Amino acid sequence: MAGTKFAYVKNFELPDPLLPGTYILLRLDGHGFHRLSQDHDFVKPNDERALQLMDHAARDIMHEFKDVVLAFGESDEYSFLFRKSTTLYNRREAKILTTVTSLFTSSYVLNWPRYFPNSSLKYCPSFDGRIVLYPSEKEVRDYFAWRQADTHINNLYNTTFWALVQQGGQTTTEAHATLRGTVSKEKHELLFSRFGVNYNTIPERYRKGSVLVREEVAGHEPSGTAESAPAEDKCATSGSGAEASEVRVEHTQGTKKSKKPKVQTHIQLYHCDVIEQAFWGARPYLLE
Ligand SMILES: Nc1nc2c(ncn2[C@@H]2O[C@H](COP(=O)(O)OP(=O)(O)OP(=O)(O)O)[C@@H](O)[C@H]2O)c(=O)[nH]1
Ligand SMILES: [Mg+2]
Repeated sequence: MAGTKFAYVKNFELPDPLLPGTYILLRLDGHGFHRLSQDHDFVKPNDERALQLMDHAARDIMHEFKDVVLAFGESDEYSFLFRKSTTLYNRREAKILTTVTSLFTSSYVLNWPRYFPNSSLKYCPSFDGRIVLYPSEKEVRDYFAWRQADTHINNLYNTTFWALVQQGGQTTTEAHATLRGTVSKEKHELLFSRFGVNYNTIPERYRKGSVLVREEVAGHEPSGTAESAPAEDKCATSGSGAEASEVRVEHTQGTKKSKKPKVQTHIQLYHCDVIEQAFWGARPYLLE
């Protein structure tokens, strides 16, 4: 092909390198999932199956792209952090964004029957994607804090809203009106006094989202399959217990040049705080 008179059109393809020495943050978001969730009868306000399916697709991304060190998911979105030094696809933006987005989408579709065995997909779901570059650790940490704070705010609102509708008999319009102008504390009180719900006992998955971490294994291999429940305090310790239906040990071989030792890693799922220092302090390698 190269020598034909048509080959000049290749020159119109412009390079799109992502700035070196910056953190690549890629976020995917379900397209039209308000409708998709209704058409497939997602439980309101949180559908455990749908959230687990998102986690599954995100885990597939981390298995395929070893430079993704951390991911955070809530609702119909997932964010992926690449290690700062990544040279994946020579840091070509479109190549990274489209490959990750399409792999996530195909995993979502492929694994749908596993989480929704009694409800087949009625049409093709899709995800939009964007890449944002962050210059320093501060912005990266603030990014994840922002998403987790968003999870909390949305979940508190949605939990109270649907309690008013499903248990309180209000219409959705009335529930919106009831909640208009209320602050967090008032929603907590409303939930407790009217519906006997202590917000803090709601599953952490809903309150804190999903945190997938590529943990470095310190000196030992994890024992096959880990099924222990996720715990907030455990999240403050790297490589400790997690909710993991599957643990695959992966080896990151140091190059001959760098003579770095082999590092064993595995991917663990938590529903824990990523705003406080404890999470990051236990895993300095995430931001190295
Ligand atoms: N019932 C239910 N709905 C969910 C769940 N997770 C996500 N959704 C729906 O997905 C929507 C996600 O929000 P958005 O991304 O703003 O809405 P969207 O329709 O996907 O819009 P675009 O992203 O702009 O295409 C929520 O508003 C819910 O309607 C869930 O667990 N249960
Ligand atoms: Mg969406």
